[in-house]
Amino acid sequence: MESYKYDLVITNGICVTASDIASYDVAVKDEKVVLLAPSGSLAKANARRVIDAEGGYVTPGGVDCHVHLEEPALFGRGSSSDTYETGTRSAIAGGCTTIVGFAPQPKSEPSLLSALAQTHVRARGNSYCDYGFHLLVGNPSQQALEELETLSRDEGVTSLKIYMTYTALQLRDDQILSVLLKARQNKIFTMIHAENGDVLNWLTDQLEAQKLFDPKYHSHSRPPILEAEATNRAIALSSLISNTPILLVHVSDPGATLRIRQAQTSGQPIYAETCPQYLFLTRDDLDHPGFEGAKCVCSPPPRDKASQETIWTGLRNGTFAVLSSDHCPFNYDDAEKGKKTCISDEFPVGRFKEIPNGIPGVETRLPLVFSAGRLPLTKVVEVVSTNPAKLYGLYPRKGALIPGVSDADIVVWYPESKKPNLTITNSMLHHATDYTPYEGRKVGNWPRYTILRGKVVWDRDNGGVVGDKSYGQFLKRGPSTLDGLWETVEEQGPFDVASL
Ligand code: DUC
Ligand code: ZN
Ligand code: ZN
Repeated sequence: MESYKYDLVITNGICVTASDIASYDVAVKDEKVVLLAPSGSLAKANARRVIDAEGGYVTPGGVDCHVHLEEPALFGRGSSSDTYETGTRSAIAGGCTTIVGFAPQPKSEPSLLSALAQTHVRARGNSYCDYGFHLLVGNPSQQALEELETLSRDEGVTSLKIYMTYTALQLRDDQILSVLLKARQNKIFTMIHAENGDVLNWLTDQLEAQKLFDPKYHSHSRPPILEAEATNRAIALSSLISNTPILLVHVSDPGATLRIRQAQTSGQPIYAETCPQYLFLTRDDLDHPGFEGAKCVCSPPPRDKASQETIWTGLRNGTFAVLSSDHCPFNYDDAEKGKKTCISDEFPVGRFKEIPNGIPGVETRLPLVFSAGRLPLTKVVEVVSTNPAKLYGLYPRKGALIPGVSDADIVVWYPESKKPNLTITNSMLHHATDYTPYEGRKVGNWPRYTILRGKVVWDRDNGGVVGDKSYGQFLKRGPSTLDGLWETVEEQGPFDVASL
């Protein structure tokens, strides 16, 4: 068998990382980036395969740390239209090489380890991209809290998500404090869904009493103040537990953004995530004829144009460390498991409070933000790849192109001369969901090749998805390394209630 110096060379690309834009060639061997060399110098290298990027951008693979697949009906009714297989297939077609999904623990389940084991079964052998899990903690039982040590030390699960809303998941403030304390002791990073569930349930009852059931009232039931209040409370609870690091997920509201920014400015370890739906959709998208608005029902709901601007600014100025998809797909035209489960003779245009909450987006995240031209490309790479890897304990294996260290997870984009100028349609996507909320939207570029650990898994012009579902690996993650956040926690010492 012929032996090659390199498995793969990408030549004539403009490499964009979180810190630089520069032309160089990239060589790959044994699944790793092994060499960065002057542009064009490796064009004739002894390599099994050479990809000529023809002057297109070359970036680290996307890292999407907020992806829901095959979870039970915890966000109202319905169940996920994507499996690990179809969700990760969609991911690679959109330039995403790593996802972190959720291992959901329903309230009826006292153990987190058991929730994790069940999720492993669903994902193993069924993933086109590499993957990890966050625990989704629905029941912070004594047993669950004690298991956090094993999860972080042995299982490579170093983050969890908790909810301030949803009957099936909502935690009381005292439960949130217990989770934060144990998470702090075990270097587990806590993600918080900040919406005040009691208030939104009350508002929902008020709307229903007035017979206001259409999808658009989802947004009336969850006004911005309810996100801002819960965000403020989450920050207060974190500060009570000696400033335990938290991340506010899927932030949509300027009020919440301002509160986060203030906390960051005062030195608190408060991190935030936003998502494409808060940059590209508005509440008007919930107000389409008939039941169509249900396609954009997610929580928090998309806001207004001015809010979109605030969110773009927050990405630019670093308030938001990460841009995730919150891919949480339900079929639209499906009365058994999808959005239409809430339609009945009594509610012919549905009942907003029973519409499954969530939208698909793992495939469109990178193309939308890359093409928008609203952020420097280095910032795009930072928020879609490098920071997620740092925040969730995957860096520098993921989210970077560091020779000898980083996995060869790479996206090659089309060069100017070959830009596809696409209009997004659901038929071109690779999820198993029957719609995209971005139907008809124009994007100026798309991943031409997606490479995962040195292997081309997406070749848009020659076969499309060319990877396979047995290639994705489970990633055991370490503690977060963003901003040295756990060093700061250690310097502060353990939580001491007597010091309050
Ligand atoms: N929160 C999520 O993070 N995803 C879908 C539903 C929700 O409320
Ligand atoms: Zn959420
Ligand atoms: Zn989510």
